[in-house]
Amino acid sequence: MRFDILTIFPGFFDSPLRESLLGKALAAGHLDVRVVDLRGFTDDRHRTTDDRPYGGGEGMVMKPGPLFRAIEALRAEPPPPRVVLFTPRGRLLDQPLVEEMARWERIVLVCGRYEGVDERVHRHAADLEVSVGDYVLAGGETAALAVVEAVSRLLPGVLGCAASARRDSFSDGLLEYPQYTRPADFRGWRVPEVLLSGDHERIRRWRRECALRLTLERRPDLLAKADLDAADRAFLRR
Ligand code: 6GU
Repeated sequence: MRFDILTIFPGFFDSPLRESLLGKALAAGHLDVRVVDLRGFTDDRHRTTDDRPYGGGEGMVMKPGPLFRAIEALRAEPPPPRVVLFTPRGRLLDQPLVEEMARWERIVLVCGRYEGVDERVHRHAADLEVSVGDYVLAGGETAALAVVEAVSRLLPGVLGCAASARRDSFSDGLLEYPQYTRPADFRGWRVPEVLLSGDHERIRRWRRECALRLTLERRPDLLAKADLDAADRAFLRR
């Protein structure tokens, strides 16, 4: 899996790509992340990437020239990539989209700035527009990191335990059940007895019911799409 991140802030990605799970996965060669400086595709002495909006108004707009040249240069390298443009008007990122992206061999992530990217880039250079939520970021860089991290943890070898990627929150469309570790009594708050029982069937059922209850209370919108069996539906009807 290869990511090319196109940005005017290449330094933004230095620490995130060195630290933690992502850093280990890169060092181990499970994925390849290349950060590409958009300014390398400018054509003026000041390396200008934005300009004033036609029609007037606040803020600056990213010029089409550098973005088209950079994207064309990246498309010319094999294997052919999908080109994702980050924008608040894009398709909302969710786990099904992350799972689909994890099957793509190569992704170019284009970090736009919030004020805007020339519409011709949206229309004629990107394959897909993605948003990471209904709030406003200054630019697509944080969104790009979210995608790289969410996709990477699904790749073979990236997580210590492949099962934990499949089993966790959202893989079945439900919120995750509560987790506890030692001590069994922390400041008088005890770990639920069932988890100390050693009865794996009871534990499995308790966890499933917690996940169902949490999802019903906090994210009822997720239940419609969740992967539920007859026992789950019976529990929710109680
Ligand atoms: Cl992809 N970009 C910006 N600038 N803001 C966002 C976003 C993207 N997704 C949510 N908010």
